[in-house]
Amino acid sequence: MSRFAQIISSARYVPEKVVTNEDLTKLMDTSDEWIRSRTGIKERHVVTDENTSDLCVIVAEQLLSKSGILAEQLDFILVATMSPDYTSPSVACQVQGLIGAKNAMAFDISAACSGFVYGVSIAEKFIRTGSSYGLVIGGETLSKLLNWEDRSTAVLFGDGAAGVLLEASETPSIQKEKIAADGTRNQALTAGFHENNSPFYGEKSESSYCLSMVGRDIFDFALRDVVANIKEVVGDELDSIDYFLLHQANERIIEKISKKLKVPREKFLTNMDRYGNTSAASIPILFDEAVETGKIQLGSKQKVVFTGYGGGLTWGSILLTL
Ligand code: B82
Repeated sequence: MSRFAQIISSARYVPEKVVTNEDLTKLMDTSDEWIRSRTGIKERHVVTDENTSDLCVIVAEQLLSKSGILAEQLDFILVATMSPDYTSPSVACQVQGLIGAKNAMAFDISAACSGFVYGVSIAEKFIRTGSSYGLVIGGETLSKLLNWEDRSTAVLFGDGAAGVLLEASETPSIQKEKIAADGTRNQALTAGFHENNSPFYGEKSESSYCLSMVGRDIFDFALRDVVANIKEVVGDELDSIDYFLLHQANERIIEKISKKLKVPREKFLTNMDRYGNTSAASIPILFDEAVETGKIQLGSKQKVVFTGYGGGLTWGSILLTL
């Protein structure tokens, strides 16, 4: 029997509290006009009493109930996150325990905003080598990693989680993929530095716990390396793709990538206006909304591309026939 990974359900969950750009003007010197014109963001969801694992458990339970698969049938749970509750246990193990997926291996993927794409790629290999069912969830509470006094970064991010349930199928769904990293540029986007407070440790580091980014550098990275990556994966098939689902970092990135690829802007789905940048959760939130509105239909043979890019630096694209 051939074993190809097929997405059979999708789900999302964002915390209830909505923080508008106007709300942020009460915390820092910024304006709705400034944020909107540079980023396309109008509002984002922010946790008040939940952690990343809480969001991911809700997504996992929805994935199971929508697909009719039992928790015990899962062979793996992968959570892509850069804002886990703990360094250990992983969010994936917390989810595994709380939903009762006693037969599933579980681990987190640390690939920043590319984490969901890395996760789907890894899941495909597990399914090819014998797994029958697994979850790939992107979940973040980036609000805990932000410097709320830094108006250049605090306005950009939001909290949320979403994911997919994959099953082994006879028909190939993933047509092509190329996942990449360049660790020489690891300082371009950093978050969550862990200080060493051991009595034996002398030198204190300059690195910060809060998220920091060199905007211009990563913007150029998105326009150069990410465009080349999409071209490599999609090749001559650019015109036959129904939808491109790119990581939702900034409206201008999407516009420029669409121009560079000469693909109509309407083929690039966006929702950063309502969620901000939710890092590893951004692609699956976008995917689940498109499934809910009927734009994307599972099992329809539509062609979609997932493209992640973020800290690491990491990036990658997957071309799927749904
Ligand atoms: S920015 O540097 O301030 N800028 C581009 C010159 C304004 C349009 C900026 C802003 Br504001 C928000 C996001 C980015 C950006 O380039 N983001 C990313 C690029 C690559 C990988 C990940 C990200 C990300 O933000 O997640 C730039």
